[in-house]
Amino acid sequence: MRLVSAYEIRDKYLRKDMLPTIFCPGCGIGSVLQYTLRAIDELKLDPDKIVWVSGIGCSSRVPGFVNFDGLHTTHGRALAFATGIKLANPELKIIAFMGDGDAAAIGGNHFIHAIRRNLDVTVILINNFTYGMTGGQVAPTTPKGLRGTTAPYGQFENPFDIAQLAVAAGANYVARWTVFNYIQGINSIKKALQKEGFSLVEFLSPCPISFGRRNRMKTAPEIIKWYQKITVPIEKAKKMKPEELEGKIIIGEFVDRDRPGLVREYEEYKKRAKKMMGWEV
Ligand SMILES: Cc1ncc(C[n+]2csc(CCOP(=O)(O)OP(=O)(O)O)c2C)c(N)n1
Ligand code: SF4
Repeated sequence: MRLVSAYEIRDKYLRKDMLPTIFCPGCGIGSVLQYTLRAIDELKLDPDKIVWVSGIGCSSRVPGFVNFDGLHTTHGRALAFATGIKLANPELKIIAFMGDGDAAAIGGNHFIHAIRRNLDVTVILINNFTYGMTGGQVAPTTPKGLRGTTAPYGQFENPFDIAQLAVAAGANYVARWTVFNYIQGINSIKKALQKEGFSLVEFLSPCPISFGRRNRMKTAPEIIKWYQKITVPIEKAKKMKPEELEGKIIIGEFVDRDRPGLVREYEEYKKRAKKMMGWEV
């Protein structure tokens, strides 16, 4: 297969009038955006049948840069808007581009309930362990001991493991990679985009500006080295003891299953209701 260049991806899918992006040097969001566009391109999906939805944050700026229909909504509410779009027009494929704060803090309730309902949506989640846009407050994902503007002496609370949260809440597909696992990342996005129900691909993504600088990792390469220390591939993790996994982040594919999605369940429900009411024609 011919390798499509980054320039071709840019020219085909980005809104030139919106460039350059707002992303700082070394930020991982642009890479994840490229992986998502590559996945769409390789699957030959029709851009007119895809809607990008987001809340607020650096990651949430993404729908504004792509030449697709989209909604840039309020902080934490991307999945509430996604629910409305999908139920109004089930033919559309929904991509929600979210930050870890957007999904797991202010939007945490929407996140777990969209998963519980198995809303038909693909969430691409940028986990940079911080609130990037507002300058580096701690998020529910900030690892214990690391610093943010709201934890100058180090975070003392336990972080959420977003991928495991999604597995427990019932998602059909969940994978987590670092932004440097680009082949695995693109393959996971391709799988996620073809899934009925809720799919999540989480990326550990460098934010050198709001997160790295406060944690002695001023550049993306320093953050990569840290990722190499803290991540463990899932197959290796299965052979490790819980105490060996303390403070580590597992990467890989966590679940791949085919429970019926919300749209299918809702259609069945409407049929049942009509039959019970004697409205069947
Ligand atoms: C209701 C509401 N509360 C707070 C904010 C301020 N705010 C904007 S972005 C943001 C956090 C963004 O963090 P995250 O979702 O992790 O995205 P990132 O910027 O790191 O990509 C906050 C708290 C807001 N815009 N709206
Ligand atoms: S503040 Fe962080 S997350 Fe936001 S654009 Fe800059 S590097 Fe990226």
